[in-house]
Amino acid sequence: MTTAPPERTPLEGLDFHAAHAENADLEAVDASLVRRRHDVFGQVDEWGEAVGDVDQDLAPSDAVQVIEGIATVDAANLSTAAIATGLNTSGCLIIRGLLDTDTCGELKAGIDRSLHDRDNQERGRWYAPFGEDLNFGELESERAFSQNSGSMFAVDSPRMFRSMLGAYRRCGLAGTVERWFGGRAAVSARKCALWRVRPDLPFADWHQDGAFMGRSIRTINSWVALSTCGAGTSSPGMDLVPIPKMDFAPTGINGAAFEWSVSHTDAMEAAGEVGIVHPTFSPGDGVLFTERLLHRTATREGLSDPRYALETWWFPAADFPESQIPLVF
Ligand SMILES: O=C(O)CCC(=O)C(=O)O
Ligand SMILES: [Fe+2]
Repeated sequence: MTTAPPERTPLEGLDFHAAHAENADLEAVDASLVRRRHDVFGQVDEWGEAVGDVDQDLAPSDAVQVIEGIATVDAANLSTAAIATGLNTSGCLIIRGLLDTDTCGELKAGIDRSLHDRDNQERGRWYAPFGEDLNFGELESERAFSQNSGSMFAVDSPRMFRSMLGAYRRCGLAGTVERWFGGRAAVSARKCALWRVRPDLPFADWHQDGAFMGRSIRTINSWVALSTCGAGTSSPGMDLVPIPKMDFAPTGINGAAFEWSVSHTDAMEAAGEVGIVHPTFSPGDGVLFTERLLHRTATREGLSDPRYALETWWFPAADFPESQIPLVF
């Protein structure tokens, strides 16, 4: 007599599918996994208690040091206490060496392949627009905006999305973020981006991502450079205003380019004596920040190399702003 296999919960099914995608390395499995990460979000009735971020309770981490004006930690010492210390000191935390050189090389080549297939409309595992049948109106207009600013939705490349989440799991970032939230994480389809910023991009405005995602949200962004960039290099990095728990700066006025962006005058005013920081990033260095950090792509004249990076906005699954289009980690 045979017994039926035990039924899996939607989450167990997802984890099984994710492990299978890793082993099978098949186009169809990658594509269906992206969709499943979204569908499963809606199938779970109860994500558990939405516990608060743990930052209030944590003792400062000695491993975090202020280096060149900004809280910094080595990847080996990344912890929830380090995140709390970084956010309370600089409104962000620079992590040196989060991804290793081989992983950065693979992800960088994956971005080239994904953008190539997107630009040539060659559909497959590297380019398959997410949710075309789901009527996410906002994704359509944002796709065009992303293309102009040198990026692409990570969910539009099933193969890259798998590589990227796999890299975050292996380096320990995903586990630390889930401990920080106190539960399972989900990421946003609208706010996971593969970046290849042109060196001659003329201009990018200051912004706080909460200005368009929502101001009362619990989130953390992991931005990871995959190529050398920033101050003293030939490639655009990220400029940051390293102020803890900053208020929202005025948007859409004093020469700001968009209704959600902040003018340079207002950014300098917000930075005050602390000043704007222009970090230099090596491949694999990252920065963690929240919806309140004021930042911009560091464009300037005379740069000659494109800059590769990953941007990923994480949320507690128990407390996900649905407008951001969830995918379970
Ligand atoms: O990569 C960039 O230049 C911009 C990224 C950004 O704005 C973000 O990660 O929130
Ligand atoms: Fe941003």
